[in-house]
Amino acid sequence: MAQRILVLHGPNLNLLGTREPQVYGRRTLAQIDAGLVELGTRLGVTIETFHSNHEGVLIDRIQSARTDGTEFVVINAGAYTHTSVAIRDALSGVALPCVEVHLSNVHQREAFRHHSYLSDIAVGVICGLGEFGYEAAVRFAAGR
Ligand code: CA2
Repeated sequence: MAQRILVLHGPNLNLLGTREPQVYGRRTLAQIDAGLVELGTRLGVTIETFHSNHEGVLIDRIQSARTDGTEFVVINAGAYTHTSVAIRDALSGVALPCVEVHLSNVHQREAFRHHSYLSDIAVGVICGLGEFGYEAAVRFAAGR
């Protein structure tokens, strides 16, 4: 079982609950994070959440995960999903299992959202299930 799970949120996800509720839901990132930490307590695992709007900061956090006891990464890299070879390389570099999560169904949206630099190095990909996608990923990681 993964005992320590890192949940990473990429750019603009701090706007959750403030705009575009029809696409991304009504809950704020703080509310989602609090729910995940509570879920972790119920499952007996430690959940750490981390958000940044900055690619390099996300990469630094991923690199730290190699030595800080993290056993599994859940990542919604936001728009960096579709652009960032660097985040892909960081995840490959730390060699931790990860699940890629998207709130929206990226395949129902613009063509530029259909490609992900992360999907083929992830254990699995969840999209279109709203915030439940994070819960599903955490439950998967905790049981793995
Ligand atoms: O569906 C997802 O979770 C995305 O990762 C969200 C990213 C988008 O670039 C990806 O293609 C799919 C965008 C996050 C922006 O979040 C906002 C939340 C509220 C209001 C405005 C933006």
